[in-house]
Amino acid sequence: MASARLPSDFLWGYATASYQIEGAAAEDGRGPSIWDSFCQIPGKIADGSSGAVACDSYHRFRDDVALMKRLGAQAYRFSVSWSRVIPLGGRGDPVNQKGLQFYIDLIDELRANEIEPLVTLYHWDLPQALYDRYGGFLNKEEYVADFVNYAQIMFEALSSRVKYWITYNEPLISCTLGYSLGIAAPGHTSDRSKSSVGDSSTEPWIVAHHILISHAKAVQLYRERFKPIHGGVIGITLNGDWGEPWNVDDPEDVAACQRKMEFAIGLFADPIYIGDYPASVRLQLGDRIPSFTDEERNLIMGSNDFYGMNHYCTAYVKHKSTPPAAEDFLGNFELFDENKEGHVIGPETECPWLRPYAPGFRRLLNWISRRYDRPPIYVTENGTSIKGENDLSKEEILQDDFRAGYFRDYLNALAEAYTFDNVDVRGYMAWSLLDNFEWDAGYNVRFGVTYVDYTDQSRYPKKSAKVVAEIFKELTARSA
Ligand code: GCO
Repeated sequence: MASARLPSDFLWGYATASYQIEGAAAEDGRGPSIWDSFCQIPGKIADGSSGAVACDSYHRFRDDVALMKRLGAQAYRFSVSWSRVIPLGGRGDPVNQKGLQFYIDLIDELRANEIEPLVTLYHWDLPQALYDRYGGFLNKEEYVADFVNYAQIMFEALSSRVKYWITYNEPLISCTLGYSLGIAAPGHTSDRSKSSVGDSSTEPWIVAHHILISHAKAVQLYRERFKPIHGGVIGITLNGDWGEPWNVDDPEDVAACQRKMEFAIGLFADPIYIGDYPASVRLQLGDRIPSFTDEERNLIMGSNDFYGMNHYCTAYVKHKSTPPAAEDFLGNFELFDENKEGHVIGPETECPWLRPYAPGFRRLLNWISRRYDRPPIYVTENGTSIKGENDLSKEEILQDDFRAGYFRDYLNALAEAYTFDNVDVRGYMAWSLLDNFEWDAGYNVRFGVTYVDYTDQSRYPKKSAKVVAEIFKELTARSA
């Protein structure tokens, strides 16, 4: 059998996000985001930290681009801090030229080093002012108009330099962790925290609905005004972990796996590719999830030039026979590390939810490709933490064989999906270039191929950085 390969023009590189690496939170006119505020709430961040300094990439971006160049990366996916560009976020609020200039300089530096920029407009850091004014995503008219205004400012400033645009990163997290469970900003919770505002049985789904509309409106604007002049593609990035049935012989567990994908991925991708929410989602949520007007449906349908895929791990899925509670956003199933036979899906990492299982990556690529009629796919994040990594010495951390092995397995699975399954995958961005601020886990969890010494911000590539470059060299050479 021929060996698995990737096309010679395959685009690979690294991903980061503004709040996780930039720091300089109060510099050059940046306004606060919901993450700046969330980090101040006692108990929300495991080590009590914040992204105020993070990796200081705002000041060190030229070094970080040089680092990527040395690592052989061809592409860099980063996100824009909305409140750096529009400190108060809204239409009519002043634009901060210094903030905008930072992204122009970053992109020029990337281009000078022949690294392709992929720009994410929203990676979780909503301007705090928009949450204060009208609850952020909850207000359809205000929010959609403000997001489109922000997108327009970014398109105007960067479209001649940027060919890959991502509207949102993992909107599901904003809905569920941000507007229900309260473990991500803005921590807008109700039932479960017993201390706050809102209705978690409806609000996550209202948020999802409004995000979809704003995504589609920004895409429409890009296609009408910027794409004809500059070319370029635009899409949304969705997270989805794979599910294997807890008991393969139980049709209910098999069906629960399907429901899990539909909840995580279909919630956004079905309206975009098929024209409505999945039937399973409608069945469970009823009228707790809004309906689309015909105009909205037509706007959203077809609003992806490519599918942005974030993927990390697999879990066993078991059907839950008790009806889900109103605030149960996952659907009626439970997740396990071990199946009925006691087989463990994959080794432990530093994140309880993250169990590596590379075949799950290949299967999910196939699932997306089949369900959505073979869209071009860019893997916009994939990577792993390592159990206990943060407790090791620097020398030990640099020998990250576990992470190197993870990338080897996952990249082979990716190449198999391309070579043998006819999946149209065109790019891959490893998470992450640097160890960084891992949201509610703070700096305890490291996801980088580069070790960051936070005492002096020095960077040291780990073994995995070398391995990733080697694997891509091998896989793409087979196509030459
Ligand atoms: C996400 C975010 C990243 C995380 C990464 C590791 O996908 O959750 O996009 O910002 O840091 O996933 O948890």
